This record gives sequence, C-alpha cells and structure tokens, in this order.
Amino acid sequence: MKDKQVEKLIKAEDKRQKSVVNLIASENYVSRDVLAALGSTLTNKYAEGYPGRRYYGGNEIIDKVEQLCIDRALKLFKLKNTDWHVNAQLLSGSPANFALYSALVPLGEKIMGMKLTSGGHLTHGHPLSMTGKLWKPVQFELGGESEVIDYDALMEIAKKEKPAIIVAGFTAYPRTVDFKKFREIADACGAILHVDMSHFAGLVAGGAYPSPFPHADSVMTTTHKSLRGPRQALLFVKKDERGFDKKLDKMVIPGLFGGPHENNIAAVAIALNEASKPEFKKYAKQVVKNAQTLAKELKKLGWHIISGGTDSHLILMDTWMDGAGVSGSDASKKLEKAGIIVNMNTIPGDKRSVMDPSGIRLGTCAETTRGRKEKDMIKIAQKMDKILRGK
Ligand code: DSN
Repeated sequence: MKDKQVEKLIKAEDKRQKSVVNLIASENYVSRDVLAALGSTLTNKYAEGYPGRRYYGGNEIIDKVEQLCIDRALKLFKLKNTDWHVNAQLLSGSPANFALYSALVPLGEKIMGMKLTSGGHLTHGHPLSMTGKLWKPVQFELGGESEVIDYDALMEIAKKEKPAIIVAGFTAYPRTVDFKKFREIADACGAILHVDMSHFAGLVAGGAYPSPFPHADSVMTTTHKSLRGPRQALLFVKKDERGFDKKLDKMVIPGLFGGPHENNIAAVAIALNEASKPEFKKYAKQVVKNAQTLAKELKKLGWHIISGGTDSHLILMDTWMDGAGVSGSDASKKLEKAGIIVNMNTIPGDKRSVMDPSGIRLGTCAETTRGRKEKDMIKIAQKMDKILRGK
C-alpha cells in the first residue's frame, strides 16, 4: 500500500483482531475470498437499477454478479424464485429494515417489535430511531421471571393495538423464536410478519436454528454476523398478489438509495456459497455448542445467565446481580484490559442506564471461526470469572 499512514492502521487493527478473544456476538472473521471481492475493481462501477435494467451502460458483468448473489441467497435458504424475491442492494441492517417499512407500511401505522432493553433492535420501533418516529411504536417486553418471550401476552397486545407489521427477531435474545406462534399473532390482527434474522441467519443456513421462511412475509438479514460475510444486508419478500417485490425494489431505488455497492454484493455471493458447504453446517452446530458450554460454565461459577442458557450463538449475562457484581460497562472495560472483547448490554427489566447497564452480551461466532471448541469455552469462562471478581 502506498499510503503508509492507512496501511499502518490496517496492520495494527489486524494485529489487534488476532490478539484478542472476540466475544462480540455480531462479529466474525471473513475468508480471504470475501476480502478479495471487497477490495476488487467492482467498486469502480455505478449500477443504479437491477440486473437487466440499469440506468448506466457497461453493466453486463455486474448484472451477472448481482444475479448470482440473488440466486445463491434463494438456494442457501431453500427458497423458490417463484415464491420469494430477494433485494441484494441493502447496505446494512438498519437501512434494510427502514427500506422494508418504507415500502410496505404506510407512514403513521403501527410497528410492533421487541423493546431494545429486552433484546430487540433500535429499528424495531425504538422511539429514538426514525422507525419509532415515522411509524407508531408498539414495544413488547419479555415475560417476567422466565426471561423469555410470552406469546400469550404478545397476542393480547397485537389484538388490542392492531399493528400493521410485527417484527420478530433480536440482537440480544438467546433463545429460539417460535415463528409459527408469531405467524398466528400476525394473522390474528392482520399484520405483516417481518423477521429480522441478522443474528442467527448463519445458524439457519447451517441447520442449527429454526428457519423463519415457512412463516414470514418478509425476512431481513445482515450478512456479516453468523453468516460470516461482508457488511451488507439482504431483504427477502414473499412474491404474491400483494406485490411486495415490486414495492420493495422501487423503494430501494429510486426511493432511498443510489448506486449499489457491487463489490460488497460479490462478497456476499461468496459468503453465501461458503455457507452452503458441509463444513459450514459443522461450524454452525459448533457455534451453538460453544455458546451453551460458555453459558453453562459461567452459570456454574455463580453468574446469572438470562433465561438460564442459550439456544443460539448468544448469551446475555447479568454482571451486576443486584449490586453483588460489577456494572456492564465496568465488566466490559475490565475484560478488555485482559484481552477479552465483549459489549455492555441491558438485561430484561434493567434498572440501570443504557450507557452503564447491568449486563454484557457474549457470542461465539468469531471464536468458533478461529477453531475454538468447548474446552476453550470453559477456560474463557473461568478467566472471565476471575477478572470480574477481581481475583
Ligand atoms: N450492532 C448490531 C449488533 O451488535 O447486534 C445490531 O445493529
């Protein structure tokens, strides 16, 4: 690289990534092929429009790249192109959810989603997000002591509030989501069922988590978490008389965005192919086994694990424990000093602030990519315990 200043920073970050234990639940390590596509000349091309219908000339090859990505997305999740439509141009998860609502939900209608402090996402209708300002938020929390989703309570809220769309999905919920129950709830109030599978898409692809596709009207996923691709997102919508496919494409361009990032789209195509291999199935299963081992060991060491464990790659750990432990912010700083990277996180019913909450979120996607197994998780849990207890 000619720019030594930037080269030095990239090398330093590369070294940092290699030297830490990375338990950020939403991060992963991509393959060299994914990196090569990201750094390819595809970044030079403008391609407003869609394969076969572009505004600029010279898109013969770009069309093939984008179509390949779409075809691989359908194949990976076992979908037929007669039933599902894919838009591969979404730049990341938040703009993707925003595009979906903009396309399908009239402004001012209700969006029902899980509260951020219960494990939802800002774009599931949080009042500080534009999704909670342009649409009316109906936010639900977890069911009391069990710390899991209370589907009966959700049914009552949905019947009373009659949201136009219900979002199932999370950024900090460790358990499987019952998509069939969500479908029943959406049907009871005539809502669209949108699933945000950003966190667990790789687990779905690898057969380690239930697929939302048999029940959802639309599905969004980022591609850089458990799916182990570049930073990008995919939106899937059902193809039927409601015309969601046409509405979505029109909202993405010209409604919201301009030229798609075709280098990213090529990198997504590579990641989707990698995720279709038998090794990825083993990987996805190992991610869950590692998370379950980590959760079990931390619990054994006396820590409160939200919902008592995990069915996924993700663990929500109460480090505050009503003042007997340390706050989430202190926990994350102490762990970082010792080379373990986590993020602070609110826990259900958190009485502390979002900027210094009661817990931390852990995930095993990145460390599993690096080949770590159950025995490593036990060691990590023991090290975390010592650091957090100041031993
Ligand atoms: N920041 C992502 C996560 O960590 O889950 C969601 O946007």
